[in-house]
Amino acid sequence: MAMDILEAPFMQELIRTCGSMYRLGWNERNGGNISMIIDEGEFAFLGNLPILRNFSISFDAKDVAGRFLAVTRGGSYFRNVEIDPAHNLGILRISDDGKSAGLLWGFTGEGQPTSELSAHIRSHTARLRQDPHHQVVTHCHATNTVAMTYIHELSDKAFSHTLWQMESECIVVFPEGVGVLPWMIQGSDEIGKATAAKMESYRVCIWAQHGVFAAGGSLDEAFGLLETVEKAATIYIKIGRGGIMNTIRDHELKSLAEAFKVNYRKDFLSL
Ligand code: 2HA
Ligand code: ZN
Repeated sequence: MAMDILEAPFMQELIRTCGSMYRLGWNERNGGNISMIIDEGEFAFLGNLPILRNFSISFDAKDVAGRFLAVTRGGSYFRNVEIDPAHNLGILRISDDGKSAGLLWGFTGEGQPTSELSAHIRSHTARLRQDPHHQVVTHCHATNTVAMTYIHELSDKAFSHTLWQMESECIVVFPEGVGVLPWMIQGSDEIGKATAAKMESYRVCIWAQHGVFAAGGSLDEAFGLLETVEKAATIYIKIGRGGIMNTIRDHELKSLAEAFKVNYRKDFLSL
């Protein structure tokens, strides 16, 4: 039986998440985008909806062929998602050959999917290889995380290690660390490929001087990762470089990870 898409729990949660991200100051103007794989079993009625328009995909999306994706509109403002979700969000079905996406709902008035569709679809592909329950990719311009990329070494190891030291939950929440990319031009397939390469081993990929991507099995999980990374980066920015008198030392990070039984990146510590 068809249901009102706006009433669907996944849509309600997506709308709420966009509002929360806007209010945290992470999605100014048209900054940021979200895409979410919709459970085909639960919302199979989507397959009966007519395709309103088709978008060609310039990269290979065959690993997500046939899947339904809720995505933010290119150029949309997160601030406006709660006010007019059908304008600012869309539901796509990736074609069986992975070369196009059919619009089933939303993007009213000629809208297109997010400009970062390559990074999203390629990241979904990478994360699904690691985690069959993977569902969500989010991108935002979390202020302190971006600030940190100006004053911190950008290797995955050094960046992850500092974030882990900034508060005790970090190694528990992201024991695999975070991936960091140097500055690149946004919206390109090149940055999409580089992001997906990081997503093979991490659920968080930081874009230096730009923002952060996070992936998870639910909106809560992806959003929670963003919050934790941004909290750690905020502490780093607040304490200032060189002013550190106390920190979480490597043998303590090891005990912490062992106490919470997380499989952390041991080569990120110097023991
Ligand atoms: O949607 O954030 O990275 C605008 C962006 C591009
Ligand atoms: Zn961005």
